[in-house]
Amino acid sequence: MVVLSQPIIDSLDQIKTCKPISNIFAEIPVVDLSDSNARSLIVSACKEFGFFKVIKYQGISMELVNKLESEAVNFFKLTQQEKEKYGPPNPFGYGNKKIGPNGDVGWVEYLLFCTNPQIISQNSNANFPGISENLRVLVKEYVSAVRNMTCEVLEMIADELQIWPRDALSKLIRDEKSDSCFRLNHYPAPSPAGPHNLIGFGEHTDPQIISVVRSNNTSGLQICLKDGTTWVSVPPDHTSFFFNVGDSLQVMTNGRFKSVKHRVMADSMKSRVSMIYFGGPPLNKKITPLSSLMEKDEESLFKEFTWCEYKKSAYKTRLGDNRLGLFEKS
Ligand code: GA4
Repeated sequence: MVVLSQPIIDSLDQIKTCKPISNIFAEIPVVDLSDSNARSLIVSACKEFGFFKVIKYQGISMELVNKLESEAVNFFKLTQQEKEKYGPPNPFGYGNKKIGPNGDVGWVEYLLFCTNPQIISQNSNANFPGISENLRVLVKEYVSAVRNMTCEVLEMIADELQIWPRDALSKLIRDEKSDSCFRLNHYPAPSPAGPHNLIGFGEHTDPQIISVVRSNNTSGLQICLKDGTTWVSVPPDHTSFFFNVGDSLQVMTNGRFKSVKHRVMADSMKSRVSMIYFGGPPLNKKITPLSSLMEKDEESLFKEFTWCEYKKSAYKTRLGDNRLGLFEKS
């Protein structure tokens, strides 16, 4: 497997460091979707951690994953000047160190893609004019395969929680207007003489319904447990897919599931390359608890909002802010 070794990001100003942690997430819930207990495993993992790992998934070929990873590596190997042609991100495009519009930084460079053709047509960066056709095609193919897996998982969640109809969640990301996105991240290996324990991507929860992370065999991903203070590091597994519950699914399950706080540390001997699919609903979709899930007299814990309103509000926040807090009923 090709990995990058040269740090491309030069300036270290402002990038925070963080004490290394020794806790390995040994109890990580591991799910084989074809097992009979998969549904209940997924639901308990979403309640306890907002996080689980899917193994042995047959619907996404490792050949496709590897091809996409090596195209991503090829892109990140381009000169800084070449890469800057695809930035700055608004929010789609190439970004280097800067994350979001409000001053967050990390030891990371990335490509953020929109997966909605309608939005792409209104946002010139989202289309990446001039980018390698190979990369464009592979992203499309991968996104379609990972979306199928995500829909399968969302339908298993619906079955287990007795949500009706069973596509109440999956149809939101299947919708042609689904506001989903896709991210390729590169965390270069910091130079041995330079600072250690750099934060690649600071702690945050994902605003969408659910996200799916796949990375090369380099560590770095950490999640925060329910107590809100204990961080554990997730052992890398390049053949598996890591699912994160997002804020929208927390709301749609009226708090039964919790969105998982996570971050990425970049300080390892190897560079880390990850690909993340963020499954989001259409912009006009009201994000409210699913009625079939609510007990008699149960009230929503959240004020009503649309995905568009939540996204707008999210882009006014810093990465580590409690975005959902703004919509909690007091
Ligand atoms: C976190 C999840 C996704 O990576 C992302 C991020 C987005 C961005 O990088 O543009 C945000 C961040 C993410 C949440 C708060 C805002 C928006 C950066 C930021 C500071 C693409 C997303 O949808 O929300």
